[in-house]
Amino acid sequence: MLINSLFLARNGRLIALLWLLVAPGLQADAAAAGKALPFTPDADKQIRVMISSDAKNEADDDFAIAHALLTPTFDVRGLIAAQYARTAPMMKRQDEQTMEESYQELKRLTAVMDHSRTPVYRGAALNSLPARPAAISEGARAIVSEGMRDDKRPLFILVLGPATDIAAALRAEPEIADRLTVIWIGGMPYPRGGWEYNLYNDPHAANVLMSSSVPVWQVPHNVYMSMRVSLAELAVRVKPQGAVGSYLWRQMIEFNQRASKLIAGVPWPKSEVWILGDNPAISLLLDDEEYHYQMVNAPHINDDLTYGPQAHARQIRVYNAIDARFTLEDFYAKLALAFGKEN
Ligand SMILES: [Ca+2]
Repeated sequence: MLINSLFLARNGRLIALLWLLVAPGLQADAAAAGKALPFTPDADKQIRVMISSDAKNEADDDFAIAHALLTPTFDVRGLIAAQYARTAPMMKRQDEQTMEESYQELKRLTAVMDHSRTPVYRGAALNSLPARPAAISEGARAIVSEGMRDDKRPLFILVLGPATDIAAALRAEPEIADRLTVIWIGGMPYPRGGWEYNLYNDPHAANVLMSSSVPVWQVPHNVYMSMRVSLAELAVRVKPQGAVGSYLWRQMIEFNQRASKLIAGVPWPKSEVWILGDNPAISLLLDDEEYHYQMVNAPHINDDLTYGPQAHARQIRVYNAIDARFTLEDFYAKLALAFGKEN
């Protein structure tokens, strides 16, 4: 993989293309386009990752996806565009085809990162499970297919939005529950629960996830809200880092300005503060922070989105803190090493 990265760095796209043609079995290199990082993780420590993202709901998902694509320990097997149909009206975006918006954003981001080889799949357009398992979205099908594929490297599904597509995949092929782990950014703190953005977009899917036997690492609202950044910080650490840094910055600023105008009179977004709440899904796979979670009984999601007891509940891992410094600095460093002018 290091050799592959060196080819990319020294000889450009023609050699990279030849390399992909002559070594198809090795093209799962997780190193992103851009300059190679000055270290190579042990091959035995590599893990498989798929990311389900409501990429165009706000402006934070792109930062987490870029972080994943820049992380050499990951082999990112696919990105899945998720819907955010229930929350779109809150942003005065009633007519938006939300899954399609997420899909187009994922395509734009992978193109900007010169990472078009990473497959992007369409998830379900709405937050309802299909009546027939065969009718699941191509994103859910991709999860099933990756889950059932023989590969000794562990598989993690990072759910950065609603649980719509992972739920459909678990329903369609329950066997995958023993073959992967789900990291879900969503839900309110325990024990009470309550209204939370990602949960609200598909409570039924969250119940399918919680009532399955799949291992879940949940990063609830009180934890992901600690991923606070200021616009000034992003201007210094992200914006100068080549076309990728510039793109991440621009889409954040544009969304921040648009949202502030659209929903005037509400204290969100804050004037110059944002939350990169999806990035913990990446950093927890580099260090799972063993003192920052508890095992709790998987809840039943009530109609008002509070947590209730579930018969025969298995336990899930619920985080109570995240190391924001480590998460953000790892992202900034990788971005600068890959795309910065001075490294
Ligand atoms: Ca998200």
